[in-house]
Amino acid sequence: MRIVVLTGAGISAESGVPTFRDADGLWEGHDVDDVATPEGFARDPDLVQRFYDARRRAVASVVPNAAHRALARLEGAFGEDLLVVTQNVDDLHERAGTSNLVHMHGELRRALCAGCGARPVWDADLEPRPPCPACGERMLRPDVVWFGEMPYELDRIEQALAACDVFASIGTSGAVYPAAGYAALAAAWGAWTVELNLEPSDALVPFDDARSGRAGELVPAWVEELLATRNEEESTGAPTERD
Ligand code: BV8
Repeated sequence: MRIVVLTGAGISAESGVPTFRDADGLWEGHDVDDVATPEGFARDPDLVQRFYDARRRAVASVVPNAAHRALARLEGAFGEDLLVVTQNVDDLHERAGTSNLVHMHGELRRALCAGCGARPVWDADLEPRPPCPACGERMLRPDVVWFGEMPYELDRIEQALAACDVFASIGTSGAVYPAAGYAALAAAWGAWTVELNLEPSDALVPFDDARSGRAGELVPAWVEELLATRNEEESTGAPTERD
């Protein structure tokens, strides 16, 4: 069984990381257009650097929750047959033990050099305009995909969606494309789709299984179901019908 899991801000909410939507699109009091677009960065680079410097510092002080840990357990059993695609820029999946992971909107803990394109791991503030470790230019920005910019690893994601048997959408409002179209794409390719979210998102195509609640409860329960099914298959040798 091949699985693709898409996660959004809701999976990190229980670690204390503010979501995009619950703040009504106002992050830490800033308008999204001012802090998550190239135009906003061009208008006031120091404001944007301070916004991401504050978020980078904040993420360093939180820890993964039961939902992140459950997905790491799932990777322990399914290995390469599980791909986690996250819209989140925090490193909580990695810290919980997930390694088969795509950060399609980039990462707070990386910088991107507008001069040479290097993407160094980065934990310090960027507002002081430090030199790029690769080229020495002082043109480092957060390695985060802003609105209007190309997300990372889209081909790899779309290939995984075409091949997966199960697609799970966890903690995302389905407000941002192309991620918001992935459930419909997976379904069109024949996958069984499930949503684990605080409230039903306004999905383009209904999920086969939509469960409402907190990720910290829903995700471990769902993972235990998958692991039980896999154990059953392994013990009897016959693939069980998907419920
Ligand atoms: C692109 C940056 C071309 C880093 C982010 C019209 C005009 C202009 C553009 C567009 C347009 N229509 C579509 C677009 C494209 C645009 C877009 O989608 N705009 C939207 C606003 C309409 N998309 C882009 O620009 C993308 N690039 O399209 O390039 C292209 C197109 C196709 C193919 C190739 C290229 C780039 C998008 C990336 C933007 N950058 N982040 C940063 O985070 O600072 S996206 C930003 O929004 C966040 O990363 C976050 O991930 C995302 C919001 O989504 P969610 O993660 O879902 O978070 P949200 O708060 O919305 O929802 C949380 C959910 O969790 C809720 O449902 C809530 O109920 C639930 N929840 C809360 N608590 C819990 C919980 N669930 C469970 N348990 C809990 N405890």
